[in-house]
Formats: sequence, structure tokens, C-alpha cells
Amino acid sequence: MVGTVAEKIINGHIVEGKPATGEEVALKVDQTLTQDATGTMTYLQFEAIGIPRIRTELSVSYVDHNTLQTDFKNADDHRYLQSVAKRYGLYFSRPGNGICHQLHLERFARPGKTLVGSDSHTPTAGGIGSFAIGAGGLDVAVAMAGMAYRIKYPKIAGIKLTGKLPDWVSAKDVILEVLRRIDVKGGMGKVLEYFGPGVKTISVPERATISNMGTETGATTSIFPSDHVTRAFMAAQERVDQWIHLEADADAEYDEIMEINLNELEPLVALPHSPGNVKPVSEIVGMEVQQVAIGSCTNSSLRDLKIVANILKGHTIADNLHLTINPGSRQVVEHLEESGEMRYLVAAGARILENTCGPCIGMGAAPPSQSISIRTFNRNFEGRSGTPDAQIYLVSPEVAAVTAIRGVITDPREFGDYPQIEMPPRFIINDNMFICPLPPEESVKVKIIRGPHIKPLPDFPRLPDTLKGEVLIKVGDNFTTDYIMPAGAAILPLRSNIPEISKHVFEPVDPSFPSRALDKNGGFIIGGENYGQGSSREHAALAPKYLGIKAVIVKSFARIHLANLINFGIVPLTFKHSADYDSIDMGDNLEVVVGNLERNRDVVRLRNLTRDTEIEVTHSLSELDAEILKAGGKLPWVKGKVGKY
Ligand code: MIC
Ligand code: SF4
Repeated sequence: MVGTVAEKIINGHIVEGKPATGEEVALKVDQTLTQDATGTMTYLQFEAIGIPRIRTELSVSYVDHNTLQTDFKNADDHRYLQSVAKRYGLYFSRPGNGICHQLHLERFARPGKTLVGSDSHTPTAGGIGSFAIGAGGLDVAVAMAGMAYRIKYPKIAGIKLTGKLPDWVSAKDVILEVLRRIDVKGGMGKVLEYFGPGVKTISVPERATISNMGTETGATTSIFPSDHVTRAFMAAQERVDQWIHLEADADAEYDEIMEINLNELEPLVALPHSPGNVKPVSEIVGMEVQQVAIGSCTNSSLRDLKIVANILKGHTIADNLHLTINPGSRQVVEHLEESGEMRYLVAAGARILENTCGPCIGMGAAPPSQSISIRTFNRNFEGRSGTPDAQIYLVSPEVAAVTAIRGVITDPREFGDYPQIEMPPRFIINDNMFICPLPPEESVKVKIIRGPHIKPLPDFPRLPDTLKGEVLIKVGDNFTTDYIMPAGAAILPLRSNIPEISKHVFEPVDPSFPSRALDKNGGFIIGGENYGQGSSREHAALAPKYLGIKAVIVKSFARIHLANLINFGIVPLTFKHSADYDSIDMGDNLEVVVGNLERNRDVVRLRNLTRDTEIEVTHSLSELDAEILKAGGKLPWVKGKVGKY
């Protein structure tokens, strides 16, 4: 088969549909992953589907997000997840083992395989040549049940890398450069596929940094070829038997091409409050900083922390700031300990936190009021750090480390010689924090353990033909799921309890929303472009559904959020003419007939009863999506269908 890497994998996994851009195709799913914050809901749904064991080649349940354990809730969730994994044949990664994406890259991801994960940064595994997609938890549950995963056949955008990264410039700057050029919507409907001679100069964990943060462009996924560099990484992880050669053919055609000359890149930074707001670090040097946070699934690999350790070696962090470090995995920690580099971090004054997401999702280490926090993470949405008025800047590990020493934002190129690091020829392999699947005859005997806070899934009725109600909120462009359904230390522990978590819907922008929605018996949401940008959390659809939201009408949707709305029976509509956004206000009463959506492909009439006007809205639903919506969501639809796919 000739083509790009993405085409080869997609076409090799199609079980239904035509391989043509924009067409819906159903893909066989080889692997799945979940993390705990989306995982509890995923497994409650998997249980409700009612099959005796997972039907994928490999599924892993990681615990890395929700680990503060300020009371019994997180701990109960972890115990539930462990028992479910044992019962249904999954690998279970215990808390402390590491961040799901870093661990999956190290131990499980395989070139040529498809991976669907209930986390938007699942494309991290694209660094090893896996076709890895983030999805809502219900879609992962359905994939574990052996059913295909549906996507619109994406455009394949080639990113040609030439040259070699200069000293003090690293993989994070490559993806920040991509974001500088195409911003947070530029990847929508596309796979970003890297090729060209520059690719060979970048190691697998660095490729993973790039594919990880490709999520912030809105791309379906990002992918690198599987070449001799990939082979060396897999050999060092003692997985060379799982390596395959997978590169684009010389005559492969990309739908579009962007070229980046690595030699010309400089250290970059994403300014508050968007990962697409990218500038050269040199333009903002000298700004005083109160916190530096290193880690997250973007920049917590051994390569990254070795660089940080060797920059910090012999220095003390500035007294105007705190430095936190979350290593990506226990393998990373074991190496840093063995090589003695952990000492450089500790001696410099870094606070070494758990091998988890930690501050990235507001689980501790919130910065002070009105402070500046420099982070190696991938998202700097307002309030996500836990401090509503903090300013978050996203940078490479190099910029973070030199800034921690100087106390002000520093261009690392002024710092001196670039440290030379030595990567081990073989990684320390210690899989004892993974609990392996039990054989079927033993797993069927396992009892699932549920804590008192884990509540059953709410039942939703079939969709009525006409939706009527009030506009309960109107929001602008690029509205994130962190606004719709915030995370952080107070709310993340409520993920297994929909009635409780729904009390926090839209909290950062409109805390009275939940009670208003319940009083009015639900209603509509109006939004701008790229509504639902950011995470894969299905709670951003499920909790509004619980509050009675009937339809969301916007200029455009982010991919995963759109799928989540359909999955939970909320009708996603888009303005036919963007200007109509201005003709609807909060409090207006709307009416729309949705009984016939599958036949009304182009235009649906939406009546504004308050203003006595009518506008045209449209949708991108397939016949299947319309069927799912009518059934009241994917869970009622899927029951009874399992096995037929
Ligand atoms: C995130 O980075 O926002 C998260 C937390 O990892 C989410 C998943 C979640 O909300 O649990 C994501 O990116 O999908
Ligand atoms: Fe965890 Fe942050 Fe990565 Fe999300 S972006 S998976 S919270 S480290």
C-alpha cells in the first residue's frame, strides 16, 4: 500500500466506510488506555454494556490524575478501577507508576497499531508511530467491547522537518512553532504527520512531546514514522520484537505541507491564556516569576529531566520562586537516582512531587494570587492552575530550568554551554507497578469494589422530536472544557458522581448556572468557534445533560466534545451563517424540530420565540449519530448491538 504513515495505518484498520477525506470511517481499535479521572465513568459504562471481558489486544487502566486523596473519594475510585481491571482482563497501572502517556510510550505503544484513549493527549503515542486518538470515556468503553471507533477520514497534513535543533532549543519549541503558525484551531479535521530529514535527528520521547501537544492545534492526532530511531528506543525498552518499519513512501502525497527548518528555531513561549498565543522567549525576558513547574505528559521524560538536572547542577533556585518537578514515570526516577542526577534537582531546591499529572490539572501546587507561573505543560487556560488570576506561560524544560535559577524569564541561550547528557543504552525495566490481566477463568470470579461516592449512571430518556427552552448561557470563541466542567483538587474527586459534579458546571464563568438550569427544566447553550476545546472529559457533556441541556448551538465544535455531546444525547447544531450568533441572547426562548435530522442534512429551522424570528442552523451528524441521539445517547443505543460489529 502506498501512502503516508497515517494512511497506511488508517486504511489497514478500516472495517466500514470509504477511505476518502471527510467520509466517516469505522476503525478497528487495537489498544485502549484510560486514566482515573475519566476512567471511573468509562468502566461504569463498560459494565453497563454487559460483556464478560475486553475484546481489544491490550487495554490499560492508569491512575495518574486524581491522586491527592484528601478524603476517601480518590482512594475508593482507585480501588474500584483496580477491581474492574482484574475483573475484565486489563493491565492496571498503580498510582505512583507514572503519567499514562509517558508510561504507555515506554511500555506498550506500538508502531502501526491503533490506540484510543480517554484522554485528549493520547496522541503522545504518535511519537512511536502509533495512530493514537483521544476520545470520550464512552467511546473507549465501546472500543473495549470490540466495536469500531468512528472518525471522519482526516486530511493528512505533512510537516516537513529539515536541519537540526540548535543548542538550547528543543522539541517543545517545534510544537510551539506549529501552534504559532496554525493556532488552536488550525489542526481541526487533520492528522499532523512529520517527515523529512530533520525527523531522524529527534529521539522518540522528543517526538512524543511534539505529538502530545499537537492536541492543542485541534488535530485528530499527530504521528511520526517508525524508523531506526524508533527501533533503538524500543530496543532500549526491551521491546524490539514489537518494532516494525513504517515510513511514508517517497511518492506519498500530503493534502498540504508545512516546512520547519529546525536550525532556524529559537526558544518560544505560549503566553496566557492560550497555547496558541506563541512568541519568542527573547521578547519577554526579565519578567519576574513566582513559580516554575516542570513535568506533565509533554515534558517529563528522562531526556527532559536529565537536561533540567544538568542545568540546575551546582545552582540554587531564585528565592522569589518555587520549583516543582513531576517526573513522568518511575523508570525516569530510577534512572535519575542511579545516575546521581536526582541529587542535582534536590540540591538546587526543587520540590520533587509524585509521578503524576499534579499541578497540570490543578491537583496541588497552585501558584500565588496574580502571580506568573512558568510551566513545561501543554495548556495555560485561565484558572486551570487552581488560581483564577494567575498568568501561566508554557515553555521548554530548558527555559523553565534557567528561569528557575535566575528568577526572571530567561532566554537560555544567554546561560552558557548547553549541557551534554548521556542517555542509557538500556532503560531500567521494572514493571512491578503494573498488575497483569488475570486469565478468564479467574477473572470471572473477581468482585468489583464500589465506594459509597460512586453513583450509578443516570438514565436518560429518548430524544423528543421538538426541543423547546431558554438560552441559559451564551459564551464566546475557543471556550474550553475547563470552563464547562472544571477539574482541580476540589472538583476532580467528584468524577464518579454525576449529581454532585453537575453542581459545578460553568462554575468559573457563571456559578449560578446549575441551579438556573434545573429551575428552568434545562434549555440551550450558545457558543462561538471551537466550542469545547481542550480535554476529552465527557463530564463536560454528561453533567450538562443531567442539568437538562437539550442542544448546543455554536459556530464550530472541537472534535472530542462534539462526539461527547452526541454520546449523551445533546443535539449539536451549528449556525449556518456565523452572524446569526448575534441574533440570540441569553434568556431568549428557542424552539427547534430535531425529529428528522438525518434527512434534514443541510438546514434546520430554529425559531426564536422571544424575538419572533427564525434562523438556519445545520449539523454534521451521520445517520448513525442521529440514531444515537434519538435513542437518548450511545449507551442505550449500544446495549444489544455489541458483538454485531
Ligand atoms: C486534561 O489535561 O485536561 C486532562 C485532565 O488530562 C483531560 C482529561 C480529564 O479531564 O480527565 C484531557 O486532556 O482529556
Ligand atoms: Fe495529565 Fe496534564 Fe497530561 Fe492532562 S495534560 S494527561 S492533566 S499531564
